[in-house]
Parts: sequence; C-alpha cells; structure tokens
Amino acid sequence: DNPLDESYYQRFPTYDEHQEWQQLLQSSPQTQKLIRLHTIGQTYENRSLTVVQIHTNYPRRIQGRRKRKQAIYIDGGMHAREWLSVGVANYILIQFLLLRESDPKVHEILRHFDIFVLPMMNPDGYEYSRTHNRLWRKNRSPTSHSEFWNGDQNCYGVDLNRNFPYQWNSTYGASSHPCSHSYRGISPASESEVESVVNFLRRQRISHPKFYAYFNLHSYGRFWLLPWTYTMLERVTNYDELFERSTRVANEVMNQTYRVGQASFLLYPCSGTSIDFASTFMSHAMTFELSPIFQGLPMCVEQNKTVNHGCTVGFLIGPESIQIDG
Ligand code: ING
Ligand code: ZN
Repeated sequence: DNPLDESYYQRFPTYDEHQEWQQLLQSSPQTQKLIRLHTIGQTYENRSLTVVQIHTNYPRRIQGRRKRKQAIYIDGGMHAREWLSVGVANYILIQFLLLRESDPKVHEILRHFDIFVLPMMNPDGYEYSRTHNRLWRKNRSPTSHSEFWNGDQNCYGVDLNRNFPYQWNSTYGASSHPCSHSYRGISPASESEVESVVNFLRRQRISHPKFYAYFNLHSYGRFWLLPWTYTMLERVTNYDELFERSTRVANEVMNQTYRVGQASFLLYPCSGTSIDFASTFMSHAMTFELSPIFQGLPMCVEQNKTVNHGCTVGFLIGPESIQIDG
C-alpha cells in the first residue's frame, strides 16, 4: 500500500480510515523517513488530533552557514461539514512528499521550511456531519453550562473559529448563544481542539523563531481572506505587502478565480478566529474559502441537494481548488 496514492485524497475517509492512513505514512518505507506524527491533543469524544510534520534533512544554508528552518502550519477540517478542506490539506501534504526531489520549487520550500499539517482539526464534528447532520459546523462538546441549555440537538458544540484567544468576544460575528452555529464558547480556548492547536503553535514558536505562515482551509467560497477578521477599523502592519503578493498569485496562477481582501470586508467581521490569533505572532496568516466548482460543475449533489462543502464520492480535488500558493 502506497500512502501517497491519489485514492487517499480523492475520497473523503472516515476518521478511522484517516488515522490508519496517517499510521501508514509513518510505517511505510516510502514515507517513514520523511514525516513525523505529533498527537497534539484529544477531542471531547476522545479522538486524537494528529499533526503531520514534513521532516526532511535538506539543510538550510545561507552564505554557507547552516540555519534553523522556518515553520509553516496548514489546517483543514476546522468546520465539520467542510470536507473539501480535509481533502485539500491531504492533497497538499501528498504533493509536497511526491515532488520533494523532482520539483525544484518544492525542494526549495522544503529546504527553508518545516511544514506542519493538521488535516482534520474537528474530527468529532466531521463524524457527526457524516453520520447525523451533513451541514453540522461546530465541534460536539455539550454546552450544558449555559443558561440557554435545553438539550436540543443544535445546542451542542462550539464554533472553533470563534473560540481562539485573541479578541475573543470583542466585536461581532460570534454568538453567545450555544444553539447558534457560530457559538463562541464559554471562554477563550475553552475547546480542547483550540487549546491543543494554540499550545502546539506556542511550542513550535520556541523551536522555530521564525514562524512564517499559516494557511487555514475552509469551504466554500472562492475567497483569499487576510486579517484582521475582528474589525474593519484596523489593518495588520504588513497588509499592503500581503494584499499585493496574494493578488499577484490570484491573478497569475489562479486565473482570477479567487477574490483577495481583508476578511472583515470581503465576508463579515467576526472575532475569535484562528488567523487573528496567528497574526499576533506571524506575518502571513490567511484563510482560503475553497472553490465549490470544479470544471464548471458543482462539487456534489446529495439526496438532490447541492452540498458544495464537499461530498463523499468523485474526483473532487481540481486545479481551481488546489492552486492556493502557486
Ligand atoms: N467561513 C469562515 C468563518 O469562520 C472566515 C469565514 C474565516 C472569516 C476566517 C474570518 C476568518 O465563518 C466559513 N465558511 O467557515
Ligand atoms: Zn469554515
């Protein structure tokens, strides 16, 4: 079994199948020396959160001197129903491993960066979306601490992209109501998925003084979203550079299929997001709302309903979705 086979991203696996694939990456002769698995925490329902690190020994030398690598972090599956983002995260990981020697650009990236991928940040929600409610978004922790608790099926879970510990509950777009799809949770990083990612990034920051970039994958849209998300009144200090470089790639490589801009303007302001948190310590944190269209067709029809977040069968990963960094 080759863990780099395209069958591993051309369909949406169960959580268990996904774990088995990651174990295969770790044990198979093709890949075992190239990756490391980090279990960064457990979910409410006790599933593991697994980060795959691409670990190559290509030395980073500048003017003859060996330097420490910088870090890039990529996550998918933060929102339960956005299956496409899980497949695209795995696609990126597999392409890096396949092209590490043959493609000079990929090789160069791996010489400078350690790449960390968490393809499935919300496995409890992902499984719930597969088995109970296709359009579920949050995680699955009970919110019975709340005065609103009534045991209703919707009154479970926290929106992980409203629970990060920077500007949590500071402005708009994050609900205090536990039955809302965008419930922010009882306190910053109250959710173990968020706490695990926050602690992991903080640890990596110590070993990688330069944390270069964070790519946060969602579906669907066709937006390339820059910080800040919590406000329309402030800009990140390097906004002009981010906008200019992102626009260039969107135009030249992605055929203008993605719109680039500050998230709070292009979509809506919302507080407690992961890219706002990441932007407090790195200069290139951004969200991609991946395209629901592949070769002119919607991604998926299920029970006569279009489910553009990604569906169970077919060849869902196409150039429009995957060309996110040129
Ligand atoms: N959209 C994102 C959301 O969390 C977003 C949009 C992402 C806004 C990042 C701000 C920052 O609401 C989806 N589809 O989840
Ligand atoms: Zn999302």
